[in-house]
Amino acid sequence: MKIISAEYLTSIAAGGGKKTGDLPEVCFIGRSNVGKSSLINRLAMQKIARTSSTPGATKTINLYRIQYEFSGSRERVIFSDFPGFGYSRVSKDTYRGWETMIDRYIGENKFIRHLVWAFDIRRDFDALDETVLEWIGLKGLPYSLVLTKSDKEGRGYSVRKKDLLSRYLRTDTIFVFSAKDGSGRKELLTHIFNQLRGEVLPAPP
Ligand SMILES: Nc1nc2c(ncn2[C@@H]2O[C@H](COP(=O)(O)OP(=O)(O)O)[C@@H](O)[C@H]2O)c(=O)[nH]1
Ligand SMILES: [Mg+2]
Repeated sequence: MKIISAEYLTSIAAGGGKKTGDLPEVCFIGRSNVGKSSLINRLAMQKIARTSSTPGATKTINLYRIQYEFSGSRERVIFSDFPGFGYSRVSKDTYRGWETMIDRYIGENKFIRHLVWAFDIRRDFDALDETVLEWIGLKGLPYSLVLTKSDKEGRGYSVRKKDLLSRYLRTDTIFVFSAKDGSGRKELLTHIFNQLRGEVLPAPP
């Protein structure tokens, strides 16, 4: 498994929907500042996505084209970096704006194959996360929960947190990840690439 190239493709602003082309697409969603852009950069092994310590900096959907080698064949995929939700105190409104934009985008782009949901490993599920979970269920797309910033906690904590969320969400597709030290990168990429080849069945409900 190898990333051959990664490049910025385009940005889509609120209200704009359909992208061109027919490459499969993987969408990276999650709260603001959770580490979505850092996750994409680490997976791609390149600083293509802009990271920021200011929550809510990304207002557009940013698309990156990744060329990779997997199981002896060369493939291409789009990674899309979504605006974060729930960063301000008016999080309900923020979420609604986010939902409208994302809902429309996903509705209009038939090549979306997978959602990668970045979730800070130190956080617990709250009402907003429940809403996101419900929304993912309605979309019927396979998803992975990526527990970000695992370098900030010990290994024991990470294992327990993964276990807990795995039982709570009744899914196996949870990955402990760190953009800082690269842990979880190979595991997550392998899962995504297998999914794109149609070799991974969605987890049972
Ligand atoms: N220690 C640590 N910091 C991280 C990690 N991922 C992201 N960050 C930091 O968290 C902040 C937000 O990251 P960013 O990728 O811009 O988050 P986004 O808003 O979800 O795209 C930045 O200051 C990053 O350097 C990680 O795995 N470990
Ligand atoms: Mg970002």
